Amino acid sequence: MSARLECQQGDIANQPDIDVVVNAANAQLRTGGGVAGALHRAAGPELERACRPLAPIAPGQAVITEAFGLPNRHVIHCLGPVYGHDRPEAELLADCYRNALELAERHGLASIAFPALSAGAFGYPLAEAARVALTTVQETLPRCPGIERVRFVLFDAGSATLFQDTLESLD
Ligand code: AR6
Repeated sequence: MSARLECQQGDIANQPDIDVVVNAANAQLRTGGGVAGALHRAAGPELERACRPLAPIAPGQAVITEAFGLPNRHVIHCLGPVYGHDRPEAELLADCYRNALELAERHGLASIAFPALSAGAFGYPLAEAARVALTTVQETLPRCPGIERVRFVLFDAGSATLFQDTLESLD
């Protein structure tokens, strides 16, 4: 089965047709700005409570919780590298996508949505982040036969176009 890989503009906290959404987390798995703020706000305070025993996590790591008030079954929390600080940053960013996909596969989840991990507060240049994200997902999907759909959700139209163009350049 070939997994469908798509790039869309949107809000990661509003993906009701997706089994698991990925959080651009902090090490303590607390709420924050950007993606973490949007997901924790929509999920409610139970999400932080569920995260507490799983923290702290290291760059590249992924952990899974229930999704509470979100319209999804689960949330996978990934700590991306801080650009220019956590090295080797491309490998750590790739680890996030690989670990998240393998975790979703182990939990029998058929669809997963990612934001552009590390490309906000953590400062990863978007074009480089897109290349690492898309190549890693393409390389990992053959080992995840249960995953039928992978969606990248980008907050603004320019970022969505960049991801789509990068995806087409890899084909
Ligand atoms: N839906 C989709 N994408 C979004 C959304 C949203 N609702 N909000 C922001 N983005 P960031 P990071 C985009 O900063 O760089 C947090 O405060 C955003 O434009 O959320 O991994 C945590 O607590 C950018 O392109 O994640 C951590 O401390 C991308 O998502 C830290 O920031 C990622 O931006 C994590 O930083």
